[in-house]
This record gives sequence, C-alpha cells and structure tokens, in this order.
Amino acid sequence: MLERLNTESLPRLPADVEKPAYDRGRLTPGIVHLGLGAFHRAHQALATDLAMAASQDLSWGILGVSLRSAATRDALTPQDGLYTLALRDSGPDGEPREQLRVVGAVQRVMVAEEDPNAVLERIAYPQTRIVSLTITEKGYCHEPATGHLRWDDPDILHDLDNPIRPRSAIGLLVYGLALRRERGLPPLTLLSCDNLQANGDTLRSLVLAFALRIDVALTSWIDKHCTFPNSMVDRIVPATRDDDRERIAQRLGVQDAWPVVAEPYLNWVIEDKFAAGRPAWEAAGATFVANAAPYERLKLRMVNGPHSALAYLGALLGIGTIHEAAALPPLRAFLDDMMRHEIAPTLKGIPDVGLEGYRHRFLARVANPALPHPTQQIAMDGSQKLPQRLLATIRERLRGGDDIRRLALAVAAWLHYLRGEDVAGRRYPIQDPLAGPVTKLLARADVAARAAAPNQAAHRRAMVLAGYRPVFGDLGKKPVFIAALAAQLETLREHGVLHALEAVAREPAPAMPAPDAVDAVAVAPLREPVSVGA
Ligand code: CS2
Repeated sequence: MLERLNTESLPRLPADVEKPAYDRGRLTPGIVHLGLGAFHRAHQALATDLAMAASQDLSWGILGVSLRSAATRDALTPQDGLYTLALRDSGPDGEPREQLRVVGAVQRVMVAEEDPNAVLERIAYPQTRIVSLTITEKGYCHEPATGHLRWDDPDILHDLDNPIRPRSAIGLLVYGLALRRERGLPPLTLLSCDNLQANGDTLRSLVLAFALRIDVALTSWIDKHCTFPNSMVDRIVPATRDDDRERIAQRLGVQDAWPVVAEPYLNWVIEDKFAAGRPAWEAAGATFVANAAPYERLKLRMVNGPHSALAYLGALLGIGTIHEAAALPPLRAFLDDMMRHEIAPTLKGIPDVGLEGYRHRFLARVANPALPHPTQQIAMDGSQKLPQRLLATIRERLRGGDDIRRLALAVAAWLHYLRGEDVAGRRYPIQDPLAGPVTKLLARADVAARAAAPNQAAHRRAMVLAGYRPVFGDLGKKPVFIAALAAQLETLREHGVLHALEAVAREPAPAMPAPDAVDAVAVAPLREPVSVGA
C-alpha cells in the first residue's frame, strides 16, 4: 500500500513534480466554489494556486463544494485538499508526455446535500469575497433556448419553500446572500465559469429572478452591490480514468485518490468587475477585459460547437474517443470546413484573435492522443449545450442568408444520436436532463413522418423536432432551417454518417432565399435582463 498524498508526504515527492510555492498553513479562504469537478481543479483552482504563488497574497484559499456527490470530498479530505494535475500531450515522436503539479489552492471540501446550511454559512462568511461556479449547463435550472429560470424545475420548486435546506445552486446563492445581507457583511462577486453565452449575465438574471420571489429588498441589494462578471473558460479536461490514477501514483510514489488530467492549453478571459477584489489570475495567463462577450462567442462556437459535432458523429460511428474520431479524414475535413465556411464568418472583429490560427489549434487539440476523451462524455446534456454551441451560429447565418448545411448536419447528428444506437446497432444510454421529453419528441416525429405523404415525411419529421421550443426556440419557425435539418437527417437515416459527410463536402452551397425582414425582427434577444428597480 502506498502512502497517501497529503501535507506530510508533499515534501517527499520527486523533484520534477511541481508543488505549491507558498505556505499552505497561512492560507485563508476567500473563495467558495460550487461544483468541484475536474474542470475547476484543472482551471480556476490551478490559476488560483499560481496567483497565490506569484503574489504571495494567501487570502484566496478555496472552499470547494460538491452539490450532491461525496466522492470528491471523500478523495480529497484525507489529502488535505491536495491533488495532482497532469498535463498531457504528445512529443514529436508521438509518445505521450506528462507534466505533474500538485495544486494546493483547495483548502476544504463540503457536500451541499449533506449540510446545505454549512454552505450558506460559508457564503455568509466575512472572508468570502468570491463565489464561483462550474456546475455545468444543467446546473443553472434554466431553459436552454431563452436562459429563463424554469419555475417547474423540482429543485427550484423545493428551494422556494426551503430556505434552510436549498438543493439548487441558485437557491444556495440566494439564501447565502440573504444571510450575508442580514449580517451586514459586504457584497461579493458571483463568477460563473460554465460554457454559457453571457454566463455572468445569465447567472445574474437567474439569481435576481429567484430572489424576487423571496424578498424585494434582498433583490435590489444583490442587484446594486454584487457583481457577475462574464467569463470565457477553455481547457479540455476529460474524466480521470483508473489508468491515470495508477500511472500518477507510480510517478509520485504516493497515492492520489483523485488526480486530474488535462491538455496543456489553458485560456481564461474575464470581465474585470469584482465587488471585493480577486486573485492575481493573470499569473496563470488569464486576461481581463471590459466585455467578454466576443470571446465567449468565439469559444462556444469555434471550440464547443465542433467538439459536440465530433462527439455525436463519432459516437454514431461507434468511435469511443475524440482523438480517434478527429483522426478520421472525412470527419476532420468536415470539422475544418464547418469552422472555416460556416462558423468563422460569424466571428469577425475579435481583438487579438486570428481565426485561422485558432481553428488550426482546435484541430490539434482534439487530435491529442495522450488525452483519451470519450465521445459519450461530450455527447451528454446536448439539450443544454446545443443552443449556445450550434444554434446561435445558425441563427446568425440565417440572418445573412448564408449556407448552414454543415451546422444543420451537426444538429441532425445530435437528434440522430438521441435514438441511442450506433451504426453497429450497439445501444448506449442518453444522459440528458431532457432525455424524457426528447425521447417522446422523437416518437412523435416518427408518427408524424409516417402519417405524411412519402415525399413530405422528412420535412414533417424535421418540423416536429425543430418545434421543440426549450431547445430550438424561434428556429422551429424558420423554413430554411427546417429544410436544411430535414435534408441532413434524412441522409443520416437513409445512408449513414460517412455518406452525409461526403455529401456536404461535395455539393455546392444551395442558393439561399434572401432573409425576409419579418424573420430578422422576430429574432428575440436571447437574454432578457431582469429589472428590479433600485
Ligand atoms: C466539452 C467541453 O464536455 C464538453 O461538452 O465540449 O467540456 C470542452 O472540453 C471544454 O469546454 C473546452 O474548454
């Protein structure tokens, strides 16, 4: 049995393993983080570790909160919050390379479900100055197409009546802030680090909408004094595997129950509006800007959109990992074409970003064989991901009357994937909070297609599917989108993925009807700011 990674064994680790370059004994907690998954540990927690090492301002220790699962707490508590981050890529000879660092920024881990009140108390702790979140898209309990809070979400319903035992992140935040205000403590920053467009504005409107049902004065206190910076986060972090644990333990000479593996690339663009200070995250390469919207758009459309497309098309072909899918020439060519012809043109004018280089880098990142990333992992929760990853781009292309065939194929791949069966007939489970309604929708679309005249069947099917408002919103009323979706779905159904890829590569772009004025006006803004008065 190997000894465990912890404060005691830390000094004995091999010299080539980087360690926290500050005195952990002097750390004080400044950040409460909701959603202590692998992504946070490879991104913000690392950046905080580097910031504290560079500035020696040790007031930014992280109290990590898992909303439900006790697994991270159980792994990290015996390790005094320490864990290993392994950055992996391949050398010139194709051999995997790995750089290890023990991260020390996480001081303590809690499980909200076990003791929600302890989390509220921590949000209302005088030293807490930032509450940050990586709770994934579905953690926001919002409707993906509009960004509005889902009042019928069971956790939100529960939390409206349970101020002491909230379950949702939104409930924890609002009741925690209520305590803070009651105690006369200063406001703080709420920092969303999830892959949502306008993640800060979205969080703000959800928090204010919930608070308004509780207490008007609290709502205006939050609105006036707390800040919600938008931020773009980027690093590929697959789930840790058992072989990672074994390999890393061999190298460390001690056992780390939950190391994290990631690519070397890291990007973070944050709006510099912090109510009560922040760590010197620039030490980790973070950039501070006045407006993060263009960077969020760039990343969601040019990284996450193609990533999801690769996951669905790859999974349909029965391919297990992203790098294997990206190595398939027609898939790689499809991604490249989709990014170049259909996505990049919607992203003009972002300061300091060369789209050509950005595209090449993404293709290299997903080809990284040293970082096996399951297609099924990225495929999950598609209903929450598609709107900002693919559908926003489609809306913009439609406004210009531009070709959307490849984007439509990516969306069709998601819908086709939802049948739960790959090309070889192997079944896989659909992991998605809307799996129930979406499965019924697929069945309804089949019924509608069967009832239609044969030459209308594909169109009827696409109409029913695109009519699902929580995901497609107004797109279900766009004839050009429905036609494109119908064509791609039909090809996938009748001839399969490879044929569909070949067809979009071969055919010239169809002549698109000019966008009509009514259509352009009908596109509502995606987020409605909540106005709560002074
Ligand atoms: C991925 C992202 O799981 C997914 O949906 O597309 O987690 C992706 O790896 C990151 O956003 C990259 O920054």
